[in-house]
Amino acid sequence: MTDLILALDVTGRDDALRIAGQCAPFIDAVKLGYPIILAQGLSFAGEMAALGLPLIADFKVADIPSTNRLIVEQVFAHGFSAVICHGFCGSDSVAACVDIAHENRGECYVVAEMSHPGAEEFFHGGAAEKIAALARESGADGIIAPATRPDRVMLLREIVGKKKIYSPGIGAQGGTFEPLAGIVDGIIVGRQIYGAPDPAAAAARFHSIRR
Ligand code: NUP
Repeated sequence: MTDLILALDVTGRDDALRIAGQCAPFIDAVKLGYPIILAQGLSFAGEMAALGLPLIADFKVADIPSTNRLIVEQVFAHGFSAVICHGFCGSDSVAACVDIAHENRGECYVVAEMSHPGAEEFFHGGAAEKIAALARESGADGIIAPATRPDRVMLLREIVGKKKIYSPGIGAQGGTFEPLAGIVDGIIVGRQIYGAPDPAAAAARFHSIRR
């Protein structure tokens, strides 16, 4: 069974609530990132909470430990159940995010390798592998790994063992689910769902992966 996580990267309040409401029966979580939160404020998470779905804060937190702590405290004070942080700032910065997430009975995911083409410039050559190992050692709940490069996801799976892997890059970025079946715990899908004429139907098309 694979979770379907909706990346809700629209900026309008009404659009966001409508799309999330329509898709709710067909998805397992909603990921809110900078586009919607900068447009609508962090308290928008409270409005989304009415859907009863887990909310993931994709803030790719990447600062010194004390600032990371302050950021992640805000995330969990506003009803999120998980946060995404970057790993390249080092183990102390990641530990700060993991600690605050767990103090709040939430989860923390570390970006091991990003999905866009430019990610290869810095994440390849050993960095992604190191970050995945750091995520495992830090007690993070899982990693983010690119659906656009299934071979890399498989390699990172070897490093993180049973930790969760959530994978963005399906649809608009060119990735497909099939090569990831049985390897990832969840896929993160944005434009293919919220940009579709019928977002609920687009989400429902993934029903077979969620069984
Ligand atoms: O490596 C990453 N790639 C990625 O696309 C890490 C991410 N967090 N994302 C996010 O996943 C991205 O910011 C967007 O919210 C979502 C993918 O959206 P889409 O390409 O399916 O529209």
